[in-house]
Amino acid sequence: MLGPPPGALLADLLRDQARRGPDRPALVSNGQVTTYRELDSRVDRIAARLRRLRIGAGDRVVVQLPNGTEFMLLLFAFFRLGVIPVLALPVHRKNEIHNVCGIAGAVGIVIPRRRAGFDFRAMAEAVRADNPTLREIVTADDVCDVPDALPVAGGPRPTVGPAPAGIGLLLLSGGTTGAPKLIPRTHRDYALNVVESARLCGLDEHTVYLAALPAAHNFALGCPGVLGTLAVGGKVVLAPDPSPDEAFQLIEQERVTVTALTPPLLQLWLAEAGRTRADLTSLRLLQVGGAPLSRKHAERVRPELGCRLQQVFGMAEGLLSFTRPDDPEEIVVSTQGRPLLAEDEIRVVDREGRDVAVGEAGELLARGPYTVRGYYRAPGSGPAPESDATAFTPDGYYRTGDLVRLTGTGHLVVEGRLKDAVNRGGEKVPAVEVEDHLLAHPLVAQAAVVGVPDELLGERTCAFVVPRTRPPRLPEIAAFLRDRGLAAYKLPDRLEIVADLPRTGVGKVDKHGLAARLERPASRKHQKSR
Ligand code: OOB
Repeated sequence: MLGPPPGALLADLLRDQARRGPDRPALVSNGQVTTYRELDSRVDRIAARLRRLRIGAGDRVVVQLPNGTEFMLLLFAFFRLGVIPVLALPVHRKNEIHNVCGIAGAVGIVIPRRRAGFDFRAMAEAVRADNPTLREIVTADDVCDVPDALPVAGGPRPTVGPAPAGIGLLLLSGGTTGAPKLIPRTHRDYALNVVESARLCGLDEHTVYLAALPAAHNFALGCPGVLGTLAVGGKVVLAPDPSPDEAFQLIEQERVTVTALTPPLLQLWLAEAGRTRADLTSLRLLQVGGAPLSRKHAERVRPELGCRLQQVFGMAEGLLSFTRPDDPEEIVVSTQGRPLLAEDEIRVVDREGRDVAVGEAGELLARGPYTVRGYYRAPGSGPAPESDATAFTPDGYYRTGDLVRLTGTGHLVVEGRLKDAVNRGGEKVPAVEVEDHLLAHPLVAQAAVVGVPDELLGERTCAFVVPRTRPPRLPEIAAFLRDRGLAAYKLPDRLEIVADLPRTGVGKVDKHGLAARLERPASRKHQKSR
C-alpha cells in the first residue's frame, strides 16, 4: 500500500510505535534516553499544558528550537492538538521571525531559554511589539517541564481536532522573491513524504538516525529524518551541531546507521575522517543534499567514510528525488536520483513552457501527492498572494526555479538555477530580500546580490553597491543588516563598489554580467591589487 494508512495524522506515527514497542529508545539527546512510552506520555501532558495556555487546533505557533528532546516533544504535542507549528530555524533573527509571524498570524512562539549568547526572548518581545496576533512567548523548558504526576486532562478540550487533509505544519520556503513564503504541508501529504522516504531508504526498527542538520529543516525532519525514523520504531540521536567532532563521537557511541548532511558539511566530515580515531563502521547510509555536490566529493564517501552515499534533491514545497540504495555507484555519484514516487509528475521545460528533449536542460516543474499547489496565507488575509501566480503553473505544477536535465535512464541532474537566490552551502539567500535591506542604507543608491563560486560552500554572496556619496565598507554594511535583524547567513560575504549596475535589454540587473566581472579581474581596483 502506498504511504501511511488513509486517515493517518502525523501524531499517529509516534502513537503506533509507542503501542508496538513502548520500551524501545526513541530519542537520545544530551546523553538522555527517552523511550517511546515516555515520549508518548510526555507529549500528552505537554498537549494538556498547551491547552491551558489556550493554544488549540488551527492556531499557528512559531517554533524556533535547536535539536533536542524539547523540539520533538513540542512538535508531537502540536500535531496531537492540531496546532500548526511554523518551523523556523535557530539561525533566524528578528527579520525572519517577524515576517513568518505576520504571514502565519501566529499566536505564540516557542524559543530556547538562552543559546550561544543570543537573547531569543528579547527578539521575541520585539517581534510581539509589531505583531498583534502574537500572544504567548514561551521557552521550551517551561512548557516541557511537566511532572509525571500532572494529569493529562486539563483545560478545555478542542472542539475540532486535526484532520488528515488539514495543515499539519508550515515550512519556510528558501524563497526567490523579497517576500518570505510559508509552505502548508498537510498531515496526509507530509505523512506520505515521511513514510515513503523511510521505505525508500530501508529504515526499520534497527535504524539509528543521527540528526546532525537542524531537525526543523525538511531534510532532517521528514526525508526520512527524525519523523521517518520514529515512524518505523528506530532510534533518533539529536546532535546539538553538525561538526564532525560532535557527530563522530555520537556515531561511535550510539552505533548510528543513517544520517544526512549538506555538501559543505560532507567536506568537513571527509577531512576529519582521515584523522579521527572514532569508530564509524556502523554507518550504512549517508544522505547528502540541499546544494550541488561535486563528483569529486561524492566519490570519496564510500572509501573514506565506509558507507553508501545517497544524493537527495529536495525542496520544502514537496518533490523529493533520491538515488536508491541499490543504484550503481556511477548513478549515485553523478545524478540526483529519481523522484520518490511513481505518482510524482515532473516536467523539464524551456522558457516558453514547452517540454525539452531528454538530455537537454530546462526548468524543472513538479506536481504530485505531496507537492503543494500554493503558499500559505492566514485565514482572513485575502486572496492568493501574487507569488502563487508566478510560482505555480495554471495546471498546478510548482516551478522549482532549478535548471535540470533528465538522463536517458530517467535520472535528474541539477545543472544550475534560474531563481534569484544564492545557495550558500544549502542555506538559501533570497537576493531581493538582501537587496531591499541594502537599499535602506543611507550610503547605498543601488544594490545587487549575486553568488560567487566557493570551494567549501559552493557559493558565497557578493553585494554590488553603487554608492550615494562615499562608498560604504563591508563591516558597516554587515553591522547595518545585522541591526535590521537579518540572519547571519544572509549577510554579504563580499562587497564590490561599482559606478553602475549593468542592465539587460529589458532593464533588469544583469546578474550574470556582474558575476562574470568577478571571474575576470576587470575592475580597476582589482587590477591594482594584483
Ligand atoms: C532542501 O530544501 P529547501 O527548500 O531548503 O531548498 C530547495 C532548493 C531546491 O529547489 C534546489 O535549488 C536546492 O535547494 N537543492 C539542491 C539539491 N537539493 C536541494 N541543489 C542541488 N543539488 C541538490 N541535491 O534543500 C532539501 C529538502 C529536502 C531534502 C533535501 C534538501
